[in-house]
Amino acid sequence: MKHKAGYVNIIGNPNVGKSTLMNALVGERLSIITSKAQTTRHRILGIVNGDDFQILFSDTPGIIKPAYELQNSMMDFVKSAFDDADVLIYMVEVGEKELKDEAFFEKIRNSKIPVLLLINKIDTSTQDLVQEKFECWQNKVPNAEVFLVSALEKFNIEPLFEKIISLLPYSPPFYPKDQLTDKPERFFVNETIREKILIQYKKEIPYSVEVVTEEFEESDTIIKIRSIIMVERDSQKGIIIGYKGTAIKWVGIEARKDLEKFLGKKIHLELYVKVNKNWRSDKQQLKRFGYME
Ligand SMILES: Nc1nc2c(ncn2[C@@H]2O[C@H](COP(=O)(O)OP(=O)(O)OP(=O)(O)O)[C@@H](O)[C@H]2O)c(=O)[nH]1
Ligand SMILES: [Mg+2]
Repeated sequence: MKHKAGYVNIIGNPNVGKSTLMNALVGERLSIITSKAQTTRHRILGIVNGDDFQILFSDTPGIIKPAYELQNSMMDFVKSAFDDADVLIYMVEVGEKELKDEAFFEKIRNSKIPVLLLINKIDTSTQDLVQEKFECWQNKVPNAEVFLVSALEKFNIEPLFEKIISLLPYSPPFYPKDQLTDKPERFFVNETIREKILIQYKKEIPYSVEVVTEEFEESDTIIKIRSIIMVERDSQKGIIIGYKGTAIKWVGIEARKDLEKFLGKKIHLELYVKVNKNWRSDKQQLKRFGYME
């Protein structure tokens, strides 16, 4: 029996459902999901293993025109996903027109490797519109095979999965067969807290936040976690804490519930807020937080 393995990298505009798709394919909640754009900031690996295959899915940040250093790093993650892909998944949603970046779009159209173009969120649309979009995208990206899916409802995911397997190159596995991702547990702690922050706070606040877990101590019965919520300016600190601490309390409770499910243990979670002036424009800080080499 010959073994297949390869990178299947998911790219597209913000908020189209890339993370929802990866989680559906992997069957775990690896990437955080919210209704806000730029939820994903990293390239996140999700590994699916079979007896004779290993698929390395990469979820990536939504494609944008970068306005500050953090967003430059986010787009570097997208670039890296073009470089090592064996199969590219280009995801759009029914209502959408163009990719936000012309150069990336040309890379997809001229791709030498197979491109699967997914029109997502078809659960929100009509049959007529979906049909129209199907033809429109097939014309725009003739080298792609188009799939109509709903990542949320897990509709048409099975045929997509079969197609991916058929396209994988023959190769031994890249990672041990029991490994699910390349990121450490602390990363998922940070991301879970950031997800709750994206849900709880408005406007610029979530985009000014970085989460760092300073303590992660596991015993037989409990994991003790201490995490710092970093904001860019003094004025944002009070907003994060909220009136009588209610806002940050909600974040802590919701993150703890999710993490108990994800890590399968009781969790004690302490949150602190600190100001780290203009961290998202500071290369030194971005390196420290794992956005740059
Ligand atoms: N109705 C519907 N909603 C979906 C579907 N897939 C994703 N969503 C919703 O779309 C929103 C964005 O989903 P994400 O998976 O976070 O999107 P993303 O492309 O990873 O977004 P970024 O990380 O910000 O680039 C969330 O509110 C999802 O619940 C779908 O098939 N149908
Ligand atoms: Mg995402």
